[in-house]
Amino acid sequence: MKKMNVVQKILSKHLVEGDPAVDSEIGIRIDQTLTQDATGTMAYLQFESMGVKHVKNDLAVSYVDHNTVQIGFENADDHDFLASIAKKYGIVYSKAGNGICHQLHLERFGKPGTTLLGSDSHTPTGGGIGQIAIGAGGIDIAVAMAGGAFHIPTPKVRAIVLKGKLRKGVSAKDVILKVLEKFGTKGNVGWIFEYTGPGVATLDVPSRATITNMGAELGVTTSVFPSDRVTKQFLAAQGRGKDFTEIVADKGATYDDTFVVDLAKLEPLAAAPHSPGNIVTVKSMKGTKVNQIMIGSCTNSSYRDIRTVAQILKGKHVAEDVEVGIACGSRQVVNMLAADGSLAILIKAGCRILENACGFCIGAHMSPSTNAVSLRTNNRNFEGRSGTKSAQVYLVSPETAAASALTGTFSACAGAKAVPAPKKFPIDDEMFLYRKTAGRGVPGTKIVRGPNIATVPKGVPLAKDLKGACAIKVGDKITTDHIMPAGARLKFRSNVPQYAKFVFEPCDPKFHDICMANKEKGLANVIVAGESYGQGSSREHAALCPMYLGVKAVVAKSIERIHRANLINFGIVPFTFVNAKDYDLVKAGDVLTIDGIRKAVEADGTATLKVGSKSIAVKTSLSDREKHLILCGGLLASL
Ligand code: MIC
Ligand code: SF4
Repeated sequence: MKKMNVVQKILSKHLVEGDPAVDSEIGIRIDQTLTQDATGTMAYLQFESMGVKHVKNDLAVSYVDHNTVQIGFENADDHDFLASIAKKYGIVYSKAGNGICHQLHLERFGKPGTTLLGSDSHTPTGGGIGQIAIGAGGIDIAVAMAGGAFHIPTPKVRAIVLKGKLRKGVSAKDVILKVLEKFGTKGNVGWIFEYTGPGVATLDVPSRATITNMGAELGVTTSVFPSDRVTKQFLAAQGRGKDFTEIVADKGATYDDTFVVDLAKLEPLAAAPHSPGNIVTVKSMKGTKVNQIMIGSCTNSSYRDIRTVAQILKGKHVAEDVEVGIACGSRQVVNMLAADGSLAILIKAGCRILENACGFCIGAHMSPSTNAVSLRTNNRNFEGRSGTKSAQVYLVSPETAAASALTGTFSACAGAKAVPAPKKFPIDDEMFLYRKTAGRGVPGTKIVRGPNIATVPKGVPLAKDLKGACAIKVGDKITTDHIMPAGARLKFRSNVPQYAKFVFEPCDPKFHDICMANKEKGLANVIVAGESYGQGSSREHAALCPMYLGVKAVVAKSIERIHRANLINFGIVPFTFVNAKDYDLVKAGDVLTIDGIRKAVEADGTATLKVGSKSIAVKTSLSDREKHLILCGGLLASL
């Protein structure tokens, strides 16, 4: 029998379309889905328009964790809408205040050996318990809830072999920062990273989940750990022993590539501004003044993490000129910290205790002051994401964050007492509503639609020729935070015409007006970009809102996986330059044409972009399924 790695074991059981040996794209069955409120409203509006009676997959959970600030009616309207949709269609609804989707899903629902699709790029957190957990756009989640397959590029699997044991003061965050140092934030499209080797057994589930969570920053499809004795113990302690299945790679299983990390040799690391792949040692930053420390987010907000911080701060006070904010991952975590005295330690030490929500991570709370140095345990430090453009954000472990909070300068932690894996977690599922009607729903439930809930725009079929203008030209590593800013703009997620006013706000606030003016002249809008366009989040609004503004094509040096899929789902052609140097030949405002664009999509994807007298070769390589979506004007239009 063929020796299989963990990825092959799980995917082979879920394969519904394509053959990994020959096809470049495969379709898999999705067991579980999750949404969060910022992407969820669109996902459910799209699901509604599919006319399905109730969800068809094993479990669908709708979390509210991103937009919980509720300044004005918009967020609250979204919550009411989401709750009513969940009740009607058989979705479990996690109320605001229950916690962050990825932490909660790991605690209460994730199952080894299953597939999970989430409308959030950090869904791979589930890889920490041996789940193939993938982030995608909301409409893909809607399709999966309706029982449809999800398509991924046939993966190449890289073994990250862990050996040795972490030293004191070094933790999971340093492991993933090391992997990011090696592989960077671009060029990993299509890969799945599988953690293996003797060092795996030394990492508890929260540590594994930190690593798979932040694997999203590599741009991989997902990351996964085996499901072993450590997983078994975690699930039993969550009262979910029956959800355990052992899944470990067969002896002799092969991989497409291997990278070895000696845990014993790792030292505290930080991701310096403004990319999670910009790695420095904490030692090299020693003594640098710090103004703010933020601890939490879905990457490092487990009981293990916050308890560690409390142990470091015990009996001490944070430096007088730093502000420290802590957001726990879930109510379970807060309850445990309250019960063991950690919460009192943190309050006494001068920390501000925030809601169990995304908050600061997405610039929706505690933005730093002008030019501040902010040390954070979350996963992204893109310029401006904190809500303050001039802030210098460094990503660090909870250990480094706590040690630096005490000194007010960059400091490595000399060592904190290890937090043993709890034997029994306190279980309280009361803030998960509609569990009893999960899967069936309550037909006849009235959907609550406040004025912030707009309709979903539909695309139109791709025209024969493209006559347009370059509405913007951007550089390398443009993230979805650049394209569709969150923070103060997040509350317009359910209202595309309103949200579309802020497309590319950080790069060119006039983008919306330029697009509208071109549209009026009958010109299509085209975005020209450098390497790794669309890094970061899964937010489909970064494609949906441009579609609404008449964007028909993106021409980039390279495009990241989730964003590329979102562009296709909304009928925007994702072209790349055949010769990357031709990027220099186009500028913003240029009038351009792609004659026969429709034919090019139908055929092999090669086309000529004409700018004045210059002819530039561009290409798009699409599966038959993707071609169909683009020709129809996107997924919704194809139904
Ligand atoms: C993020 O961390 O960027 C987000 C906000 O969670 C996004 C989802 C969104 O934009 O709503 C993500 O990671 O997919
Ligand atoms: Fe929320 Fe931040 Fe995690 Fe995104 S990365 S899900 S904003 S905590």
